[in-house]
This record gives sequence, structure tokens and C-alpha cells, in this order.
Amino acid sequence: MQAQTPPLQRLLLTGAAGGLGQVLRQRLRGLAPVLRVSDIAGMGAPLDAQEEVNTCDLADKQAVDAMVAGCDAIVHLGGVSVERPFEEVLEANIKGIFHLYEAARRHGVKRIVFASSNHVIGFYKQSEKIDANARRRPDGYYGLSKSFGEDMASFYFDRYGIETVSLRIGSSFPEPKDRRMMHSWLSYDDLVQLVEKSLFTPNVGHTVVYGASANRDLWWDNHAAAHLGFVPKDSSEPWRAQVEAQPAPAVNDPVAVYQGGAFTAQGPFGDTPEQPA
Ligand code: NAI
Ligand code: 15L
Repeated sequence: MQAQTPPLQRLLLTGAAGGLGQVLRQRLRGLAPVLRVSDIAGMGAPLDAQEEVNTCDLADKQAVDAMVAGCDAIVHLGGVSVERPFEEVLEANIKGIFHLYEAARRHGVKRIVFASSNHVIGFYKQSEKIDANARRRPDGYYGLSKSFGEDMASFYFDRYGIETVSLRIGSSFPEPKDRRMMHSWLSYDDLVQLVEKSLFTPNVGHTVVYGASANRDLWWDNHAAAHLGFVPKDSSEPWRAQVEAQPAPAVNDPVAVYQGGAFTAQGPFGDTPEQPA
């Protein structure tokens, strides 16, 4: 039998004001006696006596240090979550993840669940099936920042023993919105299962796992993360008729060609009034 991970005392959730943060703020309650929720945006009052609310800009090293102090595990969702000019991504995602891991090292955090993204591998074609060992092919500055985050996780495990599960989340929304998401959709219930397994499975080292539900035509093979025991329960199939009633994109449209969809065609920034830096 595998050893159990020690029980958590204080769990930190970053990005708690965002779309997935609002879901996990509710659904991770009870995993630790204290849930500390953090974001640069307002989160309102604590939901209950077990919750601590912390406002923090991930670009501010001292503030991140204070945010992490006293926590023993982190679910890191905070940061820029779409393609944006490099300077914005640099502050929140690249400097931000450095500040987070440095604070984790200083304060003895042993486990991080990092919201990476499918945009780390966005330039693979939709006709390809890949696993976690496939060479990364980021599809923009945002994808590059997530790729950097995965390398940060790998380094901090090798050097300091801090374990991370990097979740290459597909598209986690209440329902799949288009044809691409029929492949990439991750239900909220499956997201919660994945986060819980990522927090409590012993000996994960640095594990990379794709976050998708049990959709019919998956692009991603999770055999390299089988030790997590993630078994998605949902599927995009119930939305197929509704989604396929939408007009189909042209066959050479990036949304129909690449796994990263429209992200592969965004930018450059700063060259035209339509794409300001
Ligand atoms: P979101 O954009 O709704 O939430 C991100 C949160 O990070 C926001 O509340 C924002 O205020 C906060 N944030 C931004 N800059 C910050 C800074 N400098 N300091 C502190 N907080 C800052 O994104 P969503 O959809 O909730 O995604 C959560 C995480 O999961 C993100 O890291 C995103 O990249 C990742 N992800 C999400 C996917 C999805 O389908 N929802 C797919 C792949 C990855
Ligand atoms: C992401 O990484 C984004 O954070 C999310 O908003 C979606 O765009 C998702 O990828 C996706 O690829 O559908």
C-alpha cells in the first residue's frame, strides 16, 4: 500500500475570483481546516469561519511571500488566462510563478497543483494524439508562460523536493461551446476530481496531466499520469447535436486545424491599432 500524504492544515487557492476559482472556492472547502483564497481582484467577505481572504498581486514578491506563509499546499490558478501582450504575461505568470515557488520553498510548502494549459502544446494538429512526453509547442506568450511554469515545477522538485501536478487544462466551462471543445472540454466535476487527486496522491514528483473529460475523440493520452488515478466521469457527448448545429468553420481555419484553436492566430501585438500592445 502507498503511504498517505499528510493531512493539510491550510490550503491556498490563488485566482479565487476567476471563473474556475469561484468553482473551486466552493468545492475545495473541507479539504483543509483553513482555505486561504487569494486574487488581485475583489473576492468579498470570507464565506465562513474556515476561510481567509487575501488580496495579492502575483507580480509583487513580498505580497506573494505573505500570501504563502502558513500554507502547506497550493492550488495555483491565478494569472493571465488568455493570450495577451508579453509584458502583461511576464508580470502575472512568469514573475508570478517564480515568486510563488520561492515563497513555497521558504515556507516549506510540499505540494502545488499548477493550472497549466493545453496552450503549452497548442501547435499540434487536431489530427494528432499526444501524451505528456510530447515536445511542447506553445501557441503564444500565454502558452509560453505555462511552459515556463511547468519547467519551474520540474526544477523546484529536482532541487528542493517540492512536488507539483501540472494540469494541462483543456476547456473548463459549464458546457462545451464549440466543435473544438467537444474534444477539449473538462467538466467542473472532473476538474474537482483532478485537483483532489493531484493534492493527495503520494509521490507525484512533477507530474503532467491533461485535464479533459471522457470525451469521445480525445487528443490527449494520460497514461503517463495513470498513478493519479484520475478517471473522468463526464463527456461532451450530450452537447454534440447542439454544438454541431453551429456553422462549421472553414477547414483551414486555425480553430479547426490546431489543438490550441484561435490562440494560435492571435498577435502580434503592437503593430496595428487593432492589436495594441
Ligand atoms: P480567469 O481569468 O477567470 O481567472 C484568473 C484569475 O487570476 C482572475 O481572477 C484574475 O483576477 C487573477 N489574476 C490575474 N492576474 C493576477 C495577478 N497579477 N495577481 C493575482 N491574481 C491575478 O481564468 P480561469 O478560467 O478561472 O482559469 C484559471 C486558471 O486555469 C488560469 O491559470 C488559466 O490559465 C488556467 N486554465 C483555464 C482553462 C479554462 O478552460 N478555464 C484552460 C486552461 C488553463
Ligand atoms: C485556456 O488556457 C484559457 O484559460 C481558457 O480561457 C480557454 O481559452 C481554454 O484555454 C481553451 O483552450 O479553451
